[in-house]
Amino acid sequence: MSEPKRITLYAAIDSPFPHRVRLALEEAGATYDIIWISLIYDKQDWYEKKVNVGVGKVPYLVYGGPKLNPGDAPSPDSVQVPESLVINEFLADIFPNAGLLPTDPALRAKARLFAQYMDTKFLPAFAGFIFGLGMPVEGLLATIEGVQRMLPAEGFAVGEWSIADAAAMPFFMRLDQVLELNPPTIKEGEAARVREALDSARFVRIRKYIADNVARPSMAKTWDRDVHDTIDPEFKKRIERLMKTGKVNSDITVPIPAPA
Ligand SMILES: N[C@@H](CCC(=O)N[C@@H](CS)C(=O)NCC(=O)O)C(=O)O
Repeated sequence: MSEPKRITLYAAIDSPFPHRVRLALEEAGATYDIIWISLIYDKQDWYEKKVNVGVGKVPYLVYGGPKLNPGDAPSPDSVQVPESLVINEFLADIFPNAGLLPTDPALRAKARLFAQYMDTKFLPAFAGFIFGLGMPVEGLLATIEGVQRMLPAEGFAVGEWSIADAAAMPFFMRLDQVLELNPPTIKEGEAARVREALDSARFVRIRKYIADNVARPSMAKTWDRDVHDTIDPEFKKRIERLMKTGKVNSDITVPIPAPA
C-alpha cells in the first residue's frame, strides 16, 4: 500500500466553510495539519500571495508534499483544492471507505442537492439576516424550513452521516452563536423572534437533526465549549468592522448599517 499523503488545511476559526472540511476530515479519521489564517484586521499577506493565489479565501486544502509552515508556498507536486464543497467531495474520493458519501447514486445526488441548497438558498438568507442586509426573519425561517423538508424522517440528511451534513451544520452552529451574541446588525427583537420560532413545534425535526449532529465526536472536536473563547471575539471584530466600513468579507461591502 502506498504511504498516505500529508494533508494540510488552511482555515479560519470564525468561518463556517473550513469548518465543513474539518468535520469531514474528523469523520474520515484523517491525520491533518491546520494552518490558521486571520481574516479580519491582521490577515497574513503570504496567504494570498503564496497559497490560495490571487483569491485568499479559506478553506484551502493541500494534499501531498512536505510539511508546511505558515508563510510557505505548497509544493507544486501537491494537489491543491479550494472551495469547501469541492474539498469534501475530494476527501470522499481519497477516503473511499470512510462513508463520507453513500454509494447509492440516488442518495449521492440527494446529498449534493442538500449541500447545494445550503449554498444557494440558506446562505444568502443567513448572511442577509446576520449582517443587516435586510433579510426579514420569515425569509430566514422559510429557508430553514426548506432544509427541514429535505430531511428524512430520522437520521442525517441522506440517512447515514455524510458530507451533506458537513455542508449544513457549521451554519446552524453559527446561527445559534449569533442569536446569543445578538449583534447590532440584527434589528431589535429579531434574534429573540428567530429563537422563539426555532424552539417551537414548527422546527421539531431540524432541532433533532442538529442535536444528532452535535452528539457526534466530529462536532465535539471542532466546536467544543472553548471554541467560543476564540470565535466570539473574531465574530465581534467582523461586526465592528462592518459597522465602521460596511465590509462583510473580501467579496461583499454594503452600505454601513444603522445600529439596531
Ligand atoms: N464558496 C467558498 C466560500 C469561502 C469563503 O467565502 N471564505 C471566506 C470566509 S467566510 C474567506 O476566506 N474570505 C476571505 C476574506 O474575507 O479575506 C467555499 O465554500 O469554500
